Amino acid sequence: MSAPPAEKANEHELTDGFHLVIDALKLNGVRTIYGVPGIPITDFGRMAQGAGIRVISFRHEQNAGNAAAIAGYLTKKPGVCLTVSAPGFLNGLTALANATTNCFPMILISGSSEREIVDLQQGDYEEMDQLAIARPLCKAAFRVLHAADIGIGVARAIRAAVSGRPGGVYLDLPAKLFPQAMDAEAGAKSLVKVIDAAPAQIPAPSAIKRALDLLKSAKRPLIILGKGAAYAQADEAIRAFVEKSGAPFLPMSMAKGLLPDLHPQSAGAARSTVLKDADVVVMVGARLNWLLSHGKGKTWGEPGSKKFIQIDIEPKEMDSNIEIAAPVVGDIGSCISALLDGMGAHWPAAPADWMNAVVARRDDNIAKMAPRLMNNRSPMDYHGALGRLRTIIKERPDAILINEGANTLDLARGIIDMYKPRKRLDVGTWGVMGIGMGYSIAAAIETGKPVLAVVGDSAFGFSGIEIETICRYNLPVCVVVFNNNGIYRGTDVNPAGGEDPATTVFVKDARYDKMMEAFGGAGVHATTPDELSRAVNAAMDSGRPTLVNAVIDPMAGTESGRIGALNPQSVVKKK
Ligand code: OXT
Ligand code: ADP
Ligand code: MG
Repeated sequence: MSAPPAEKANEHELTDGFHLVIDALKLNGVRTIYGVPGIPITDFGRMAQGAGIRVISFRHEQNAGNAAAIAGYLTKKPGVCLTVSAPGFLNGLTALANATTNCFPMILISGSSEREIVDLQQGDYEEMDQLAIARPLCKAAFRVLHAADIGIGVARAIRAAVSGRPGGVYLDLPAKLFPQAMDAEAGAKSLVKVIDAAPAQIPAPSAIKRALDLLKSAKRPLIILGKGAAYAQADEAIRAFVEKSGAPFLPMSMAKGLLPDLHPQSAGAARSTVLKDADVVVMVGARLNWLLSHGKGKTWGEPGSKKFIQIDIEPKEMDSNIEIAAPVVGDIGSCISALLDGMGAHWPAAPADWMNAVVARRDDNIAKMAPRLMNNRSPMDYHGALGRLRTIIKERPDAILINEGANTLDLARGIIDMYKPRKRLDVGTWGVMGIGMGYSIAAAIETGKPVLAVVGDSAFGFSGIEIETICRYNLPVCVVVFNNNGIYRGTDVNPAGGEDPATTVFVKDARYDKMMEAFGGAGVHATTPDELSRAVNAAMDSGRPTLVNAVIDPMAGTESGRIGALNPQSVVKKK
């Protein structure tokens, strides 16, 4: 038997809540915690660090929460975020809700105030009924009151986060729990090592047969890959399925690279054509939500012109927006393997005339875009700047691309080809700004790969202070701020003509690169695509924290990028 840890021996064979939470996390393979210290979890963070867990300390909980969420997505293990009570908890809650919306496994652990005082609303320090507030915003929420229940509490949180459809879990740890003592041996026995946290969910053979019968009947099949497919880490099987089907595939934004964007069957640059003209659509880990026009309307051609096969681990997802002719419920790895088995050795490839039509449309779109990507204008437009970044990712396919903004997001999604799975991380299902620096930090830490964050100047502002965190941990992150002086464009004026600036513009010609220099990183001001390219290559070569202030023509963007149609229009005519 190994000797007990020194501090426990000193405590006369006692352990306590601090140590039990740490031991429970370590027992279950948690190697990193993302958080912000303060009452009542400061000592917990110190002890966790002392016990060998990497504790990454942020400047704001939302960014720590986003880091934990994307760590969960990248690793298929719940990312852990640690916050203080009430305000810290609320700051982390947006990230927890966003993780749940995006199906990322994450656990938000928050210290909380005294239950007795909170429940009688007697005004405790940072008083808040956190469990009740978290519950509707996440997949599950638990509170642990007794040290002996910590093992079970952590196990429940882990299972809830990763099993079935992944999501966010809230774990409430009141201040009083941490110093609660118990016998060390009984404490060790109370811990639970979670076995098979996300069990395979095997699809029914009848569902597989129904799906394959439908797919075989297709004249114009299409496969849509979503971020659930990327999350599943069934990369080889998915590639084999797509290739055997011979069908064009369309990646949702975070599924780009699951199969390379330059794959012969890629239909990323023929999006409208394939959505409108396909007759059988196979959805793999993607939902028919707003990003896919809910499976109906003019995007999808004639009403009733197509049938859907949907592969998803969540049975309730089926028929959520339109009828699913062939639901396949199970985990993507098991479902795709079963489909591949069922296809056998002689599966007929999709009709060649369909693939040829898709390729013609795709190549036409790509050819039209090509000359715009080569321009060396100053100030830069989005195409000139992104054309260079596209080359950089082509030459560095292992780098992780983080992307947020409106025009900066939409144009980068189309222009920058991805070559490997889970290398593109962006605003996801909610289109949320502020994921940039949290995702960058976790991506660097979890993968050890270089990170290129391409962010609008507005988007950057939501989490920009975390460049200090990037410098403090010396992470290989290159942030490129697309600085067009504002939200969408930098040219709006106050309609009342007053002194206040328009609501969508910022300080003109701001130098975000100076912020990075303030923290000891490299700051570069880039006014041409050539300068941008040189700066980013140097940053990626050196691995030094870098921020490139990329000057973008303030006129170049459009309102809300590609989703301007979602803005409601006033019915009152302007005088
Ligand atoms: O087939 P067709 O002909 O249709 O062509 C398509 C493709 O086939 C083709 N294509 C290609 N052509 C050639 N070559 C290649 N390689 C290629 N690839 C594709 O191109 C077209 C378009 O393809 P795409 O993009 O795939 O298709 P489409 O139709 O656009 O797809 C539809 C969608 C819905 C799937 C897609 O548009 C999408 O994924 N959109 C996501 C949009 C999104 O989430 N946007 C973010 C939110 S916007 C707004 O809310 C913002 N806010 C408010 C705010 C938010 N969000 N959050 C919080 C917490 N607070 C406030 C704010 C504040 S954005 C924003 C800041 C913006 O300012 P910034 O300064 O940050 O950024 P700038 O705008 O740059 O200033
Ligand atoms: P996208 O935004 O890329 O279209 P969504 O987030 O809308 O993707 O959809 C992801 C889907 O993937 C969710 O419905 C989720 O239930 C599903 N999913 C996540 N992981 C798995 C898995 N391992 N097996 C099957 N389905 C999964
Ligand atoms: Mg902008």
